[in-house]
Amino acid sequence: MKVVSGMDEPIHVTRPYLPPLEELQPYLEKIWARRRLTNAGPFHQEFESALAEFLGVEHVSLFANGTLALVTALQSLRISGEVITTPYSFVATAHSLLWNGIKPVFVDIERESFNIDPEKIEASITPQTTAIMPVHVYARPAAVGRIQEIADRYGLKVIYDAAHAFAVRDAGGSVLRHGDLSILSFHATKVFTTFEGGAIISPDAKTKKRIDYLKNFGFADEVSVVAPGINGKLNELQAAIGLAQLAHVEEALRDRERVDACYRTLLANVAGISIPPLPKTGSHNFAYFPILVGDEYPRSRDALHDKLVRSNIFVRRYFYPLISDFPMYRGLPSSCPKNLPVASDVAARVICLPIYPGLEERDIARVVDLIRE
Ligand code: T4K
Repeated sequence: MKVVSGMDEPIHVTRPYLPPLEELQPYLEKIWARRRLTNAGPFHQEFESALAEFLGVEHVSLFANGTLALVTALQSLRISGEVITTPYSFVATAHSLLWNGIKPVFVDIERESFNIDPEKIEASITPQTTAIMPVHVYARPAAVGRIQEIADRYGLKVIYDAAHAFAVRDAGGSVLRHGDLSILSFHATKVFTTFEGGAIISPDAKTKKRIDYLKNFGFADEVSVVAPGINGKLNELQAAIGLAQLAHVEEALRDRERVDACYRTLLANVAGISIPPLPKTGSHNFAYFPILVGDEYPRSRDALHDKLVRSNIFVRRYFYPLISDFPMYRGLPSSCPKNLPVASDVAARVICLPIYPGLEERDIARVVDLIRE
């Protein structure tokens, strides 16, 4: 879209938080001295342990990105046939199924949480169903208890796409402990970034070991290849960035909370704009700030989106279009919009506003003024 020039500075939906450059220097010196660049080097190992401790989980396998982590998670559990998932996510969620020759079966979402509606899962289970792949959308925990109950009853695996849910906790601890596996993304647009990166959280050492083989071509040792693995490794430079970043992540999350609170105050009582409340328990990471544009708002969602973009505010319509509307999914029976009324409606109303550490109050006010105008 054409941007009007001579305007205020652009504001993007997100902006990566980076550690001070000088804090990276000692890491770079060590990498240069050791000449160990990848393949589970010392920073990789250190970062895996530090991350496990920070997240409050036991077994972390680092990956080059979240998509490879998803693809490998499915491989590691030998998932096949059909997998029940949500259409309201980034396209990588469903792509990871296609990359494994698995048929995605889309189930509608809950309006309040944006997550897969557990009450609609059972109706989509067939003899081919082997797993459920929910997403903790915008870092809001999916209905983990109810999903596990269904999985247990039907003998299904559960793999959480927790790409958004870094550092999120529920009443019992890290949200990443649920299901058979959870995957994270450390992409540039995430609350915690290694530029590109990702991880799988495993429940036990045996599962982690298998995943570690799979991300290194399937090598179990120098002369044994135990599975057709992929190259999914995170390198030493990324691990170093991760280690340096970890020292600042709490502070970055606190600053996101400030931005979230500021929007909530300034956007309260704007007719037609609804702000989904935060989860009542646990701790959130303020990764996204979704608003829903209702019928009472004087403009359509797209008109508001275009107005903001024309004003140099690059909001995003995550997650529009629904995954089920993309050409490679459109023909599936579960992609029919009649099967997905809530997801279709939410995708037509959502706008994610800019949120990132350091977003200044005057910039937040600029966004809000345009919405209120
Ligand atoms: N599952 C879920 C639920 C996910 O959300 C994602 C990724 C994945 C799986 C897969 O994980 P990865 O394989 O990516 O690790 C972005 C990201 O590329 C994608 O990682 C993310 N989800 C998705 C929600 O958003 P785009 O197409 O919106 O990115 P882009 O390049 O338009 O960036 C958005 C804004 O961020 C830009 O306007 C400016 C800012 N930005 C972006 C980059 C790349 C920066 O300031 N610096 C940067 O380096 O997809």
